[in-house]
Amino acid sequence: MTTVTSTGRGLLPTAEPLALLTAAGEPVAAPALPMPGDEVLLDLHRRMVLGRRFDAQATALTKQGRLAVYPSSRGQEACEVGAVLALEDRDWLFPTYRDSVALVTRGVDPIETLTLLQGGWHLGYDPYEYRVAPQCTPLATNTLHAVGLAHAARYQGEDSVALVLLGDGATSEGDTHEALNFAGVWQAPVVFLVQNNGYAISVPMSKQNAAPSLAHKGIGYGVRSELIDGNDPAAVYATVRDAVQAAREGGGPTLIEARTYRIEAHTNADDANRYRDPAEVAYWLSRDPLDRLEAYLRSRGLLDDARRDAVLAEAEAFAAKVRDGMNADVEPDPAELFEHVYAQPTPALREQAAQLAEELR
Ligand SMILES: Cc1ncc(C[n+]2csc(CCOP(=O)(O)OP(=O)(O)O)c2C)c(N)n1
Repeated sequence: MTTVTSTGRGLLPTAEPLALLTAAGEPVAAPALPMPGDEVLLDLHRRMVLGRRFDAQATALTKQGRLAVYPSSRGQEACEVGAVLALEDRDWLFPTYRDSVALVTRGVDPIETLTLLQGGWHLGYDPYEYRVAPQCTPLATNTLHAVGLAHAARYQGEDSVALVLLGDGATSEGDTHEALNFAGVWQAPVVFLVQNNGYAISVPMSKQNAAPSLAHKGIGYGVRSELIDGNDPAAVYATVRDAVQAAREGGGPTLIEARTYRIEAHTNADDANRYRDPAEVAYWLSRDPLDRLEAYLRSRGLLDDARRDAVLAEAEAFAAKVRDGMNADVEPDPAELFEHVYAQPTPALREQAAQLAEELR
């Protein structure tokens, strides 16, 4: 069993979160992993700008009644984008309700991405087309699905890896522990990325965790674990890429705890002022992942105002496309409710479809 990563670390995470860039965007001294290449860094920047604009647009759509609910990931773009860009096309992503930005980064059509949150009766996208599992709302169920798929893929001789996204709250669910256990036993090619954004709705970390870190939760299951700065896009990309590569080469699973922060409320239905100090939000705004990457790119001469303006213009066009798509009134066919449930509809389902058709006549 491989217990040492290419960074030379064993099962235990580092005491301090691993970073490649400081909060001010300066490279750290003696980094644990190499800095991603310039093209990757510029791609990270572009996708983070697009993702943030998409997120703001989706939030606005809830206020206009065009979207039923939206869990924002503003402030978590380093994780949403960095982790997805670290995957290859043949890999699988297992997201949660908070990970719409990860989906659009993966290439899922933005309107298809939002169909579920719009309250449509089907998922919106084809999981097989993008190798993106349905966004899961029941916490931690996706951890089991990811381990199962990863194990099955290796069993079938494929070299694809499953990346599962989960929150700090989801690590308190039994499913996560069952998934970690069998990921360890089977040495499944799966990477668990815990986006520790400090809260499970209104419940802070201190009320649901006694371990030194969430990363420590992999150790007892024999799952190599990393603690990283989740607002450092370079560190997220490099760590996930390293873990994905290790998994692909037979090195087994990795659990990564990324320390980040949810800037917005849990969803548009939540009032975070009731349980969070504004000073805490201000502190995290000063550790913004996009500002950090921009500062670094500018210091390297890789980003100037013209390039940034071009990316911002692209993001505006992207948001306009999302607005237009979500503002289009689609007349769903009620009969579709019964489609895609089973490959062969059951007699009961056929009966219900006929009953509805009769009622609508
Ligand atoms: C099995 C299950 N229990 C409870 C809930 C209700 N619930 C929805 S979101 C949430 C908090 C999740 O927090 P976390 O895992 O940290 O993710 P975040 O929302 O911060 O991204 C809870 C308890 C749920 N969706 N599923």
